[in-house]
Amino acid sequence: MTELPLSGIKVIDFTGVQAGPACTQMLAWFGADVLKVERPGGGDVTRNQLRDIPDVDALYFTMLNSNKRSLAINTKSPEGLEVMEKLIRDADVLVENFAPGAMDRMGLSWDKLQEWNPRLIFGSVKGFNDASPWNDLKVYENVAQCAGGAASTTGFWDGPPTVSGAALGDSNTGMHLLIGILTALIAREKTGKGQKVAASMQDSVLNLCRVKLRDQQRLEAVGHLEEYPQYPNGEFGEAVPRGGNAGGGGQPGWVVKCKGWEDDPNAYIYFTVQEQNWARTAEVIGRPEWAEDPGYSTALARQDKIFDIFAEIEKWLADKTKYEAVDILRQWEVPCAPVMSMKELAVDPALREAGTVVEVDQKGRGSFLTVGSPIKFSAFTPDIKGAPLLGEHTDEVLAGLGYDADTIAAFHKNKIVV
Ligand code: CAO
Repeated sequence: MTELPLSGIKVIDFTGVQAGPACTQMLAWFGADVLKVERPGGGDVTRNQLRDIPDVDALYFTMLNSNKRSLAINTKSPEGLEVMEKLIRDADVLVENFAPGAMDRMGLSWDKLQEWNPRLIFGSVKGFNDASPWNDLKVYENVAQCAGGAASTTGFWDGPPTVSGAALGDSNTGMHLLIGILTALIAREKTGKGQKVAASMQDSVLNLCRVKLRDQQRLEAVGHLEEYPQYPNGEFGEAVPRGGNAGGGGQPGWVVKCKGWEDDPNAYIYFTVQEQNWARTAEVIGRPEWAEDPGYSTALARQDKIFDIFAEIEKWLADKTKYEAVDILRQWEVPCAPVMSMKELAVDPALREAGTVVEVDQKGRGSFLTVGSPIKFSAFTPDIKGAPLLGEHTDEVLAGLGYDADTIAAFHKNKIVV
């Protein structure tokens, strides 16, 4: 087997829920030895949350912890802390996403970690960065989406702030942390020193809302945002409004109905009116005269009638399914895609072939579906395996650290490990 890029990198995965596990799971896919350190008893809370099969680790856990090993140990006991010290002295990376202050309370402050291992890279996720007045808060996904600008800019103008189904606060922050950790690993090759890498959920959400901060400055300079549905007839306030399904760049677009929308909530496509493709767009929707008509031929001329144009497109779509529509529109180079349901994505043959949706065998469960690596490499293909049972590797890890069988038995007896 090809040696994986991160093989030999030892990661202590002191994470839970989604933000931290998403980061360390990807490190594991790319070859790192990722050891998940969990609380005896229940372990990562996601093992138990939203279970679909009684007494079997939930999909929430298995989909975020594949390719890892598990050590279940009470790190608040003196023995547990000693085990952590041994692990940390020998590790390359430690990742955590506990509530603010939890690491310090456990005796695992950044100062202590550096003292034990100056080469250690310490990855940390928190809801807010250190400078924030809210840096003491516990944070979950939607809290971060609200704090980072995603909610105020998502949804329709006559509805409340809306969160996205995409994990902009959780997995997205994990991916930001991953980039930071890999950068720190390269830096360590040059300096020989580790460093702390921190990613906050608010910052990571805001990074993905970059174009909305662009819009805020444009709004303040010009008083309106020409690509938002509020223009030219609606009103703009002081802050970037919710723009419904409007395109975020310079090309107007909208989610438009296709055949069957009355019964199927996902019988829609996204249709983009690309400036440089206007003549062909007009032709394919059956309004070729709009190509030369000065009332339609420029983006500026179309601005005040863009919703009439989308209504016309919906008339053209009325007898076409979303797939038929895309098959026609692709020949006319219209940027578009069907609105895909999770049911459709789960069985999509191309996503299976690409390894983006993979079937994985899991102890105690059988096979389940997960999202494989969205990053494709020419030199290797990540092999997605099952997730560890709670404490599945406890004894082997302790033995590897030099503990003899009697001591390990005593750890079990005293519930330091379970
Ligand atoms: N042995 C003994 N104790 C352990 C342990 C172990 N192996 N692992 C964890 N603990 C302890 C912690 O030390 C902590 O103890 P104290 O509160 O006494 O210091 C306690 O378990 C709970 O830690 P926690 O951080 O998991 O607390 P929580 O469940 O109340 O909060 C969360 C969860 C996610 C809100 C919080 O961790 C948080 O805000 N994290 C930062 C942001 C983040 O990553 N959010 C989640 C994103 S994914 O939705």
